[in-house]
Amino acid sequence: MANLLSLCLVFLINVSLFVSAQAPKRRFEYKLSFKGPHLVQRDNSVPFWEYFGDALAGDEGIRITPSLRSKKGSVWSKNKLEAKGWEIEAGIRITGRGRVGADGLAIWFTEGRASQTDNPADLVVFGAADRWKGLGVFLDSFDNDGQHNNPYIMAVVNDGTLAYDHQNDGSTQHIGGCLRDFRNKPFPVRVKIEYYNQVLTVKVHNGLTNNPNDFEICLSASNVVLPASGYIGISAATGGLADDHDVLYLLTHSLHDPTAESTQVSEEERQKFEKEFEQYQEELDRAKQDYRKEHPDQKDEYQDGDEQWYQSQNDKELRQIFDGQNVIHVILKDLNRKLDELMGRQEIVISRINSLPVGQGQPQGQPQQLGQQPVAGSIQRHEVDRVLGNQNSLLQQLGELKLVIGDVQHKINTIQSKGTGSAAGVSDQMALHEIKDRVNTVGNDVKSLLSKPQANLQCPPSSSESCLSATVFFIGLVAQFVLTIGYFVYRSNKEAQAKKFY
Ligand SMILES: [Ca+2]
Ligand SMILES: [Ca+2]
Repeated sequence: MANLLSLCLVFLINVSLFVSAQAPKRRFEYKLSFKGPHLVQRDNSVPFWEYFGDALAGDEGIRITPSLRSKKGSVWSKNKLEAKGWEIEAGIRITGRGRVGADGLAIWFTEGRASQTDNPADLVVFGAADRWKGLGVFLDSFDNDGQHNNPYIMAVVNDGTLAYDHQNDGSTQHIGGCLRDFRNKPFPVRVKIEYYNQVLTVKVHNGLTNNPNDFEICLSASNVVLPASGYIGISAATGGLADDHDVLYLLTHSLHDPTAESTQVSEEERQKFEKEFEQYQEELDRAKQDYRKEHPDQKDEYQDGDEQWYQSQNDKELRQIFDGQNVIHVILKDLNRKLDELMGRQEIVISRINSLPVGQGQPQGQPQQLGQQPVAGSIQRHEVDRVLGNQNSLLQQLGELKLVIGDVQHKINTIQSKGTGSAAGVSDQMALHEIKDRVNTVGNDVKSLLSKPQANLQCPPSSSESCLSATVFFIGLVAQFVLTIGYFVYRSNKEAQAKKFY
């Protein structure tokens, strides 16, 4: 029984060790990775990467070579990968019109790397230098040795002494490989190279689906010794035939033993990484600011920070929904503000209506018109009093005139009755009749004026000129009567003198 228990215990311990060995801790190495879109910066550089030869970085990926004859290009990390275990995954698209393409593409983990001073004639291994120190994984498109075994994927380890046998497709030099058609696939072909505990495994995704888990093992080799640190590179070359060799992304993880204490990041390392990250962030911000200055018309697209640079389609849709909601929110706020204004105005109008005198009760429909009327077009009390005073004084003057005219008429009648019995001249009598008629006419006019006081009331207070002309008329009339009386006094004196003569 005790033996059985100890056996189970040993089995469990072994299982746990096995599981832990199969699941190393992965840490993403952002300085050894790139991924589109928005891959390039304003100066066409790719952060932490450098490209050479005919390679060109685009927004979605890096074209290592175009589909033109005899082209060579490569892209290399600026930093070294320093880890005992690592995993590199590359998304690759190799496309060409022909049934057969060339030459091929290589993924590198090597001590050295390309430089701008390289002689293109020396870059004989898929666009990279021969006699490398480290690992090369080749996607060999062209069947140089005529064995009908291409396209082929294989791994070649080199300690710097081996010259690649290009004519025989390295058939005796590789540590493993698989026949795979990686050209002209609907989705990117993915190659995953894992190196852990000196075991090298290459897995390939055939690019027929977009499922990221459809990897198949291409090769696996143990006891593989690689440099402790190395640059990561991808190179490609074309020959008489040519393919486009594109790399859409390259993601690097360092792999660490989960049970080892050394994987615990020390405080010093943590500070170092944080400092590096801050520097990178500052560099990125500076580059973005420069980009905005140079492209002010695209300001809106990039002003919301890093998310805009790496957002997925879902993020874009969510962002659009969010922006739409923001617009609706702003419109609602504006409407609310206008409603408040209207409410305020209504309250002011109501308070003005309430402050009006009680005697001027108006219908609610026309509060503003009635409220403004006494100010604008009303007749004040003192103006009415002045008009009435003018009319009274006019009536008084007319009464006095009537008395004067009556007196004059009486005197004329007296003179006339005296004159009929005497020997007055015919011409004098005719003149007297004429004066009598005129006086009667004037008397009738005055009577008619007095008998129609409403006509005077209609005279507007502002038209003072017409009222003044009537006054002038009356003054003239008085003057005429004074002259007439003077004339009659003169006539009577003359008659008295004539009677003395007779
Ligand atoms: Ca070949
Ligand atoms: Ca071959």
